[in-house]
Amino acid sequence: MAAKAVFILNGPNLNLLGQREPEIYGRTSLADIETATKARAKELGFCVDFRQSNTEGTLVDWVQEADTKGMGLIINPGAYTHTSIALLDALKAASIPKIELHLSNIHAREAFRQQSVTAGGVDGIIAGFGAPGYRFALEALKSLVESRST
Ligand code: CA2
Repeated sequence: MAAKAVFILNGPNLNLLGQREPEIYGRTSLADIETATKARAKELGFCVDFRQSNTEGTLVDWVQEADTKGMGLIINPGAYTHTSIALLDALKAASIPKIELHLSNIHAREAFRQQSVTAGGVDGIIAGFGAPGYRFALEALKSLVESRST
């Protein structure tokens, strides 16, 4: 049987990474992040299912899919971080290890970005490290998986 994947879900507008606002989000594209993240995942013994959607309902469906088919979840909900009770509910319902990830330090930005609605549904948060944050999130997820299995 194939190993279960770590689902890495990316929310709205993250497909634009590297093309606009490099001073906030850096110059690395989402495709480059996917490549680097998969390389680190291989070193850690994970396989990764990496996805992006601009649609809230699709992200909810994928959180549910991750819970039934995956072994862990890393999610950058994009702007839905600050608004989506639907994603919060989906995350709370999922029992796999879960990490919320942000490229920017949302706590050092505009007041409306400083609150995460979705953070209440995850085990931990990584924010402010740019593209390398995806690799850090994988390492944190490995620690969560190991601590659950001991
Ligand atoms: O810092 C993050 O990772 C965010 O989740 C990124 C979201 C933002 O709404 C959150 O507050 C924090 C925005 C992603 C959109 O990325 C763009 C990239 C290039 C050009 C325009 C948007």
